[in-house]
Amino acid sequence: MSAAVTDKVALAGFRRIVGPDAVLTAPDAMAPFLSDHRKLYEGAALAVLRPGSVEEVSQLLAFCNGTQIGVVPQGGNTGYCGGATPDESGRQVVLSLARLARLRSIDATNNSMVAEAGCLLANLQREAEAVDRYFPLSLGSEGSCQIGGNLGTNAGGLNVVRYGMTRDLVLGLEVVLADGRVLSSLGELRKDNTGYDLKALFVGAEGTLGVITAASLKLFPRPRAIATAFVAVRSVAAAVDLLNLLREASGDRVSSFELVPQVAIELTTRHISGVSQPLAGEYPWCVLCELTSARAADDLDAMLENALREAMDGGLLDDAALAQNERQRAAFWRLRESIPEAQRREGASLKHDIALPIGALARFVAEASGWIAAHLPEAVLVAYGHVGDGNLHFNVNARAGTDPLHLVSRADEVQRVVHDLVAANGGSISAEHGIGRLKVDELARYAPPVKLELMRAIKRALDPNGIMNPGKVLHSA
Ligand code: FAD
Ligand code: 2HG
Ligand code: ZN
Repeated sequence: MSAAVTDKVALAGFRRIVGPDAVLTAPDAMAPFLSDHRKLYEGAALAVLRPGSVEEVSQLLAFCNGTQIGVVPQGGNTGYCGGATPDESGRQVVLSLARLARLRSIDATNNSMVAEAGCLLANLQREAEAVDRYFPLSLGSEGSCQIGGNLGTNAGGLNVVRYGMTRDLVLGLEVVLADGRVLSSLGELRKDNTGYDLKALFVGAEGTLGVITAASLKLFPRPRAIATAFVAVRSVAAAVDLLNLLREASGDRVSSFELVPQVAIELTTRHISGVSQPLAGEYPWCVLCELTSARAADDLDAMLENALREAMDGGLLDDAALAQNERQRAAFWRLRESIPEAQRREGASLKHDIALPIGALARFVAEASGWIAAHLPEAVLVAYGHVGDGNLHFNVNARAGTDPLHLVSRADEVQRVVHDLVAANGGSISAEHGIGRLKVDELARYAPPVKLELMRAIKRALDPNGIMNPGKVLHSA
């Protein structure tokens, strides 16, 4: 039985559970929690709740479930699709996981750690290093995103080609369900075939099925040899061929393979201090690639150099610079990781986070960029990203001197063309950033009807009152 209550009763209930200091209601205190990183959405909330334990999360959800108050889980608030922002009604609460930030255990022998949802990703990378292990999840936002948000979005990032997405790094989860029950399956087992894989449901659910409070995560041997190159490839098709050549020549040691177009080099060198041209000439497409090995004795520089020479002889590339030292390696990465910020400083942009079967990438880029050149003279295509995973950030910026509002006014039309081409080529309209609020209609349009029916059935089963992040991923019932 559930019943709506007045705001006053709700706030008194929250204060009883977490104490008055952990219930933010002052506009200034709530403001940072009420809009998303890209400033696409500005919401309102009854309160921002900052529980300090799993028990408090459980009691809060039980209370919200009983009183029909929508709950919006929030981690580092770096998400790209507005998933962590409440709606405009002022009747939802933001549930910040920031205070659940304890590393519960780390086990170098088992190559695993158990971390609470609010742990910053960069801190977990450091904790792994401290026991001589490696946690491979790596994103440009790692200094501010939280592992709970990474799990909520099933984040990808820079090392997916070797280690997989966040889901692939999970051994177990602790989740508070909508009614307050705690699903505790923090096992650190590599093998466990005891029924349905429930944890897989919560990873990538963007807070619509429950609140992840902790996860047990895989660790790996630390990379001890590393080689990095910035390579001018002849074309997108050549980049794909180069990836396969490198994988073979290196015994599958490719850990990053990122596409960087000339326009991104131009934007980052202009907007971001300390970024410089990595190659002497200018080429339409470059790749930042990295080989890593846990064997310190592996001569990866020689391996990479030989493979690149072979690729050059085969006509795949025009030029390449191998990082000669840590400073140069960091400079290559700074360029790559600054692209989103440089794009932001340049002005309005339309973003499409898409994935394609890797063999279809070149055809897609030719078709989609051809359409943009023909129909959007005021736009500059900035297509970059995790090409090794078939994932491109197929973004479009307003050209200098043009009216950015005009480009923005055509966002829906451009999105339709890009997503239709993605679908026609067997791709996905969200590779790594999720659906959030931004792509709810797009998911409804492109997902197979049976998939949507099953998703709704799962949502009803786990959250019958529809309190978990209402209106995200799926339309509210
Ligand atoms: P939030 O933004 O707070 O939340 C994201 C979603 O997860 C929301 O729906 C929220 O409700 C839900 N959520 C949060 N915590 C929980 C929880 N404990 N339980 C259940 N649900 C929860 N993303 C990539 O995938 N790859 C990249 O390479 C990448 N690079 C980025 C670079 C920059 C500069 C920036 C700003 C962002 C980048 N992102 C990238 C996007 C973003 O950082 C990721 O989506 C990240 O995983 C979000 O984590 P967060 O803690 O900020 O989550
Ligand atoms: C990246 O890979 C992020 O840098 C951001 O996923 C992508 O801003 C973007 O479009
Ligand atoms: Zn990305």
